[in-house]
Amino acid sequence: MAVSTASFSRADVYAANPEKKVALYFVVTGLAALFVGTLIGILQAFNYAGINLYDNFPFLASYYQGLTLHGVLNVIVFTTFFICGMMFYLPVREMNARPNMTWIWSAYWVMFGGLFLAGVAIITNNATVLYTFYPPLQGSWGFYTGAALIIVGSIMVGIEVVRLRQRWKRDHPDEATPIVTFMSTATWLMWILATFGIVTEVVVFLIPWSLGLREGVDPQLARTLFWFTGHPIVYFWLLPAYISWYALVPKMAGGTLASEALARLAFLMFLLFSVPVGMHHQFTDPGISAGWKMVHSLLTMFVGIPSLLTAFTVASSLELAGKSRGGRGVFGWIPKLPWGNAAFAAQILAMISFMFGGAGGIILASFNLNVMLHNTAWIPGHFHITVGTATTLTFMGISFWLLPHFTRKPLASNGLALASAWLWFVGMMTFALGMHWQGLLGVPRRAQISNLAPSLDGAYASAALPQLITGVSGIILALAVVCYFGVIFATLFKRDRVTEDEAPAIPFVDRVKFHKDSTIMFLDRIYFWFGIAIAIVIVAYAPTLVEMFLNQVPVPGMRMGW
Ligand code: HAS
Ligand code: CU
Repeated sequence: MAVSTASFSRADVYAANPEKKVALYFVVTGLAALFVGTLIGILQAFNYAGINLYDNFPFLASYYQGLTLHGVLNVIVFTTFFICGMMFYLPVREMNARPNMTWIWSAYWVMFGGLFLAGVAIITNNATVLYTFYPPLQGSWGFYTGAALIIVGSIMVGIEVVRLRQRWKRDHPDEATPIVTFMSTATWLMWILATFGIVTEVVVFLIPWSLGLREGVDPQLARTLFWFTGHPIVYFWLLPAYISWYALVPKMAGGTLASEALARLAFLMFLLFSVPVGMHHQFTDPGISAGWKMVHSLLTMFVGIPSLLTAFTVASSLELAGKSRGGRGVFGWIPKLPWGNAAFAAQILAMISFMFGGAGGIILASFNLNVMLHNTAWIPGHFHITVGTATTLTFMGISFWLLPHFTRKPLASNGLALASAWLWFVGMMTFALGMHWQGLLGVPRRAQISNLAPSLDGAYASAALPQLITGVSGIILALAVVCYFGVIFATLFKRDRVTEDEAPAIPFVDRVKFHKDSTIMFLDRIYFWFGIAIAIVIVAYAPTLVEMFLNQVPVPGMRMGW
């Protein structure tokens, strides 16, 4: 369809839907963080190829400052800002609701202020504490305050979506919450519950400690509070991608969602089991009993189930779509899918890589396998094909239609967008191969192996081949970054816009109407399920946390100032 490009004023574009503008601000701020974070990531890949490029960047005081920037910008800033844009805008448009725009803009500026504070702290080398900021390593008060503001701003967005859904339910008592709104509400409630850990750690302990108001902090208690949030945050990153895989991608493929009931069940299971599993990051921590670690390991296996349900439902939705496009036989439907559409292809590639990333998660959740792999390069291998692809590659795919939808500026080049998706996929899968392999050979994570003391030379000689593979992935990912941000910047800086009708619409799957007595209405009683989730978390965490609170061993802080 030839589109007429004309120069509409910016005011025209956002007049009818002011929520577009604030969502655009969230998404673009997130992508700006991803841009800087991924560029520094390339240095990381070369480090794990044994090549030290850090010395060529004098503005980076150390490998660890670069790693802190890479981690914080990618997994805290990019994800949280993008999700606040997407998981606010989509439910609002599905409910045709009128949000409190003052509240939402306040949330944006609270988060932006937090980003500024934390960013200044890291860039001035006053918070080289990595994205997990484990004490006794200490950062400046600005870093902790900035991190807290980003979390608080996201909670503000979540509260607004929950409030709007509550109002929608009041106006439609006999109807099930529309699917995207249901999934978004379940995700926001899970996130609000999950943030209890990190907000307590930062506000009660780390900010006073960094201001000198507290002598010391108990590292074991701080780590446990961090991982209270630290695992569910991965579902805060993953579930928005699942919302797109369930409720948008099937429509992009020309089909619909194979089973809305299974999709709703999966999200309720995430609401129930995302939080009480964090101790699977602490299997080697001395201060936690083996019994509670086992409970968290079992609950982690539970939280793998909704992902397996997702694999089944998404694959069948895609198969139905592929067959409706003429695909035949067991696999004949796959080539029939719209692989030429960058927004679609990026998300399928994300799914395929997550099959491996998710399987790796199940391995890590196995207590005895974990102790062999913990703190090795295997871990970054795992999370670059989970948050690095399931989330990031999906969000890149979404941006290919969402930015043109917001701005009414057509995507600058579908071809380059498609190239960026494939390069990102191949790059990340290659990186994951190299890092999983290095991990199995005992190469540690978070180590500047490209700058080892001479006495350690040859320490990882057996890892020469996987190190080469990791270096090649760095080159492929650098090309992916150039292609992706080339398309994004070219699109955003375009002058002309198309009309509202010519801009991409939101590809919502067809809405299913349920009878008011159907089981779906029982699943829709989301506060009842939220209450059960809180109860499970109390059982899984209270005994350990109460004991840690009562027996704290505060340790003074130490700074990495070099
Ligand atoms: Fe993980 C460490 C366990 C999922 C991210 N994980 C991490 C860290 C990060 C991270 C960042 O048990 C490092 C933290 C740090 O710095 O220390 N993880 C799991 C488990 C899952 C899991 C059991 N992780 C994720 C997701 C992440 C993520 C999602 C980000 C988005 N993880 C661990 C453990 C550790 C850990 C331990 C600690 C390691 C240590 O010792 O430090 C599960 O949720 C995985 C379930 C998923 C599956 C796969 C289902 C497949 C799907 C795709 C299907 C696609 C289809 C398409 C069918 C079982 C849904 C087909 C269509 C075609 C056309 C082909
Ligand atoms: Cu985890």
